[in-house]
Amino acid sequence: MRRPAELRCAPFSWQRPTGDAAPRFVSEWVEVAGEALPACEEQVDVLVWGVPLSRTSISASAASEHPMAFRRLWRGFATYNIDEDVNLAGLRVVDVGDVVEHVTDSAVTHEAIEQTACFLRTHYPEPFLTTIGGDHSITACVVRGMQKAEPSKKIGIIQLDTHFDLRDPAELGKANGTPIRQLVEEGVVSGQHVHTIGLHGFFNGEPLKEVADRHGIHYYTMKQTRKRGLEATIADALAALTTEVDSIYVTVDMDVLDISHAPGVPASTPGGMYTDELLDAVLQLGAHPKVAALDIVCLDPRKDVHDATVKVAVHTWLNALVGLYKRTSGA
Ligand SMILES: [Mn+2]
Repeated sequence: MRRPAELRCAPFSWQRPTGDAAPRFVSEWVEVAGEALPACEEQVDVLVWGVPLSRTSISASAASEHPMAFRRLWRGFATYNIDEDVNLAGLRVVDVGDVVEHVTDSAVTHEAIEQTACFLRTHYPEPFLTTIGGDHSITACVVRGMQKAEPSKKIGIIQLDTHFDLRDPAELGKANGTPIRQLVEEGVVSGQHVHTIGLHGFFNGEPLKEVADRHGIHYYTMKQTRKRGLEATIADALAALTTEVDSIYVTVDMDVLDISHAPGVPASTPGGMYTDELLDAVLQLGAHPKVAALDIVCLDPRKDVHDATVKVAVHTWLNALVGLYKRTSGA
């Protein structure tokens, strides 16, 4: 399969083992697609692609450098997870590259993201689609592209975020504070099929709660979540969506994390989710049969300290894949 012009090869790849040697590290395990993408009929379990856009972030951000930083840390992770006794090497993962970013025109980049998401979902409907951002504006484009590829299918969203992301596109344009509002107001996703987990503190204006209520968006504050239990809260969201939608899109805004856990996130705040909670959450989500896609956004590696936050992002992605492994292996 030829790659579309909007999707270039990953700018960098690790050395993979030769012959029959089994991969030991994530860096040896992920296949990096060259000019040719996998044939549609090939068995692929997971696609990963980078969306290096952060000009649309409200806070100054170099999240555009995250896909690259994310790949660089693969060397530090084994494919084996001792907590779950799972070796991810049994899954086939292909890195299909990065969306081409326009230097100045974010609308052109947004269009390229949407078209590429549509291309990937059209030609590879089965693999778990994982998107490495970039800022949160990209989520609206990816979901739109997926919806275009499979127009008869209803998509639901589970969003882990400190913010509603319901700010007004009329005010901010297609920025990282508006993706959920865009999707709901365009009718791409019904408000009732959005579940936002992790809101807290003083970081959402009152009018945004009114927008959420008007659209029937489900939301759970961090306090409510801890009181009920994160696992039970996610189980509730999954149970509500599973009867109402065909597939579930999980979006992880790394600003959901407490500021002490995420130095590399421009908009992180006190009172947020802890790393181990996020890792458990994505494992649970990845194991659900309707969860079809995941993105990780709003992480600025230039603000990071000792790669702490990028390591959390890689760990988040891998934990979702452990969930996927358990789903496909019936473990
Ligand atoms: Mn967000």
